Amino acid sequence: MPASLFTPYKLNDTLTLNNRILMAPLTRCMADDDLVPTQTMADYYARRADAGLIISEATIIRPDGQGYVNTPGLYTQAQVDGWKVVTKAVHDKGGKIFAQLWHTGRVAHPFFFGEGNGEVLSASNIGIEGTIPRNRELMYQQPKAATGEDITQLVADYATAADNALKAGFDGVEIHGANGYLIDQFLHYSCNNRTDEYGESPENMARFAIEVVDGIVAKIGHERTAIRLSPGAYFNMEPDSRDRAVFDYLLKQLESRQLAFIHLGIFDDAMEFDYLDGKASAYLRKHYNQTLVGVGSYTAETGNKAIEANEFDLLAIGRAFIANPDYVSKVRRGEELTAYDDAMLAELV
Ligand code: FNR
Ligand code: 8K6
Repeated sequence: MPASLFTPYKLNDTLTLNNRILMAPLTRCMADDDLVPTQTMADYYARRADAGLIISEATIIRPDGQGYVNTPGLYTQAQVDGWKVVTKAVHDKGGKIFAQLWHTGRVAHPFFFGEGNGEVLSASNIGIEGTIPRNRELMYQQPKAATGEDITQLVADYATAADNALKAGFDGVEIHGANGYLIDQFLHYSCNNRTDEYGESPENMARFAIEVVDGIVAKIGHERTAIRLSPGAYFNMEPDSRDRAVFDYLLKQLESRQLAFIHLGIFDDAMEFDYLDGKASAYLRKHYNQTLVGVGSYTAETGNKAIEANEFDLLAIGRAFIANPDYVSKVRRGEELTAYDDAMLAELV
């Protein structure tokens, strides 16, 4: 039994976690056609309530943020009511749950939100190649560069979604600033060629992320606000060595916000990035001195070692939690885990 993982962790004066294992956010594409969470989803999350903290699957803040089929939202009353069932089920079993707030930016597609109900927005009008997973016939579109007015509205909509999250009973929110989606699109040079106050320099490129953070903190408080970041570009995104300065600046700014935590966004933390001088988790640890969540192809054993070596404070587990609803109790008892397989994505077990 990896001891450190099972010690409680005080995030701040408002939140203490029973253990250091987080369920990573995992998109499952199982909300109903109004993007309302279902009872099946509530049961799925409740089965995992012994995680120190569950981060919900990415949840869109408004219709034009949708890039995949049947991903849940947090902008209608029905969606808030659906999430209430989920959060109550988790709380009834002694768990805690944050909502991950998502706008996919240039990865969105009007197929989901309807032509005429918005445009595909990004930092700049730079598209990505290819087609949407599970909807292979849909080519990604060239996005429109968000105007100043669009940005003001987006910041307001993130804050409203955070407010809705608390109304739905979530313990807090994790802003999805990672994995090549909207916020991340402002943070990397390969997709931000703006020449206004949101482009060209680290201060400007970090501005949108910081405005979203500050808007949410003003609504729900810093102790219930967290952010996920991918300083290393690896998904729907090209790396650029100049990105380093953007994250150096952003992390300094975030320290003064006293957030609940920063969560690395990556699939395999063994990946090394030239411009970060190595692993993304090591880069974050060096440039940010508050609570850090590590993730990315760790086992309980390797994650526990990393916590003991002070590489990060909390461990998020993704795929193994899909395969093992009872992940925490299995690890606690030293029982063998069921291996993850992509075929498991077809069903909420
Ligand atoms: C993910 N991941 C992910 N990340 C995120 O920030 N929001 C999301 O909604 C999702 N959705 C998602 C779905 C599926 C099916 C997978 C496999 C992954 C990434 C996830 O949170 C995590 O970072 C990775 O899975 C790496 O952790 P593991 O699986 O190696 O423990
Ligand atoms: C795999 C189908 C899941 C439905 C959409 C989920 C979208 C979230 C992204 C997770 C998909 C996993 C892809 C792994 C990319 C690894 C990059 C190194």
